[in-house]
Amino acid sequence: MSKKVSQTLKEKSNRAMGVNAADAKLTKSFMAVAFIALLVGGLLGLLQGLERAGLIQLPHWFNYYQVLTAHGILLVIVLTMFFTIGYFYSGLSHTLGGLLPKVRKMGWIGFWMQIVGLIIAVIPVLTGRASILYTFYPPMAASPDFYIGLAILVMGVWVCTFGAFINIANWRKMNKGKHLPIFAFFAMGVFTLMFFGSIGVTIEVITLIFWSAGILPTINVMVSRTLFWAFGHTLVNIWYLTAVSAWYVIVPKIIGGRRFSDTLTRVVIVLLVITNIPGGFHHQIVDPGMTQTLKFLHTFMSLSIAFPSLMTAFAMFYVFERTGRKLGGKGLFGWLKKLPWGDVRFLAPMIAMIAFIPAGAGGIAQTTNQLNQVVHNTMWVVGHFHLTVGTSVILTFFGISYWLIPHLSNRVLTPKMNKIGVIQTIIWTVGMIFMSGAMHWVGLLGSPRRTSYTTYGDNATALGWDPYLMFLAVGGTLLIIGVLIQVFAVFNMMFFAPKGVTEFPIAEPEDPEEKTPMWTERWGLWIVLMLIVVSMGYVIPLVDFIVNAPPGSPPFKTW
Ligand code: HEM
Ligand SMILES: [Cu+2]
Repeated sequence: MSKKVSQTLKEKSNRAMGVNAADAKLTKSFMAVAFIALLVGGLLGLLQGLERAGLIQLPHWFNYYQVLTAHGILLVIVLTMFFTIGYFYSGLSHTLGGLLPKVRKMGWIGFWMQIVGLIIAVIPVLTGRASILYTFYPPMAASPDFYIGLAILVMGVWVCTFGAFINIANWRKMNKGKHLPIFAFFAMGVFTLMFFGSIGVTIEVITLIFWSAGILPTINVMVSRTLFWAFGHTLVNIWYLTAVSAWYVIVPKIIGGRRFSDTLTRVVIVLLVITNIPGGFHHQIVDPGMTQTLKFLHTFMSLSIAFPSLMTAFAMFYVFERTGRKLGGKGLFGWLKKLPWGDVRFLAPMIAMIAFIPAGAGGIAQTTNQLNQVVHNTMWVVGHFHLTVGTSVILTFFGISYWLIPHLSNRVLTPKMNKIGVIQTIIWTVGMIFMSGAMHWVGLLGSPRRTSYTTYGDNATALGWDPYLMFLAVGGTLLIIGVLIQVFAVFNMMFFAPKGVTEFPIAEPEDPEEKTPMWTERWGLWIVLMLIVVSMGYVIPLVDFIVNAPPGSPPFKTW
């Protein structure tokens, strides 16, 4: 009894301090896994970078493709997924008055299912039975346990998405007629994409289990690739929307400003959710079997995402300029100097946003049929996603960690740790300029992606790539220093930083009088619209692939 009382007292005081201890523990667990994935994935990345530059040779029992598979899975699936779920769960807890006990339990069940799935999937990768890269394209086949692990991982993600939906639905029931707090609105968008975007790939993965186990003799390769990219492309936008949530909601508060129009922010979220999924064919522009019209439709949908992105760019610089001028910035660019460049919580996401300018431009180039022919499957593409996910998204996540981790641990960001963060951000930026720059360039010169070091029998063109690959290795080395600092910072802030209160920074809307129209809250309608748009993009090609199927493929082991 007395234990219970003291427990609730503790809970109350924690809530007054802005953090619910039980919810914080859940998010901290997600964060710990995310940053361990960064550490291991980063070390593997360095090995790849050194191998590609011809500086080291990986042994046959731990070869390039094995390492590359693990690097991809750890960084673009584990790191991003765990970070995203942990971050939004903490935000739901913070803005909706704590997670429901049921939802917290679902969070833990989802967490452990993901861990178990991950372990089951990673073992075959480490033992050389699944060197099929994170895209796991058939006809390359891993041993069945790899796909079983992936399936459990996705189910774990679903449990977390349902938890979020339940918490949000409960809040809406208790707060009829009110707008969902903006952070929870972002969470709703992200979890919607996460759930609907992963249904297709789950069907694919389950089919692959039977195929790799020999129960299904052949597989329809085009259907698999299409289901994969309906997910893969959505995953990209899940990261993007997560980063955008911090740009719209958190960054303005950190610089002492207010956030951009509430209505437009919500419209951007809804637009991204509705238009996102059927853009997947821009990853399959050179694939056979679908008509020009369909590819064009997907290109159109891909480019339509550029529209909310440009709105975001406008909104952010508007907020920066207004805040800078309010702080006394004069002249055309004086306001820029007034921004808190020395604050890692601003600097990291700011560089992330700036990186998105070339990153987004590269994406528009890639989604264009003719230009795609030039860069498809070259190192250019690798350069592109180290700028998008490896910089725009990850630097935003890093920036978030410098307030979220202290907030969750009831600790503070010390000036010293802030400085370490600023140094980390600069190292990451310089490292990525070298690495991603070299990747883009050497890709234009024809160097293929997903290929371990070779001179193709001392072919002159291939030898010409060497100097660029050297820059790649230099960048990779800087990046690993960045990884080590970042992981140190996260665990230091989690366990050792001085005790104190750190707020969860959520900016007020710029115009408190603004009446956001209630139709923005019609999530049922947005989901129906999304499903219509998804069907528009996928029903015809999938039916066509299945009805007019070419001969299926048996599994192949290419390594
Ligand atoms: C220490 C930092 C990093 C280094 C040195 C590094 C290096 C590399 C290299 C050399 C490749 C292989 C290129 C190829 O042969 O195709 C690669 C692939 C990749 N990297 Fe990184 N990377 C780093 C960080 C990251 C981060 C932070 C992310 C994402 C969050 C990321 C995501 C990926 C992905 C998705 C691939 C493609 C895997 C595939 O093609 O299957 N990397 N990286
Ligand atoms: Cu895409």
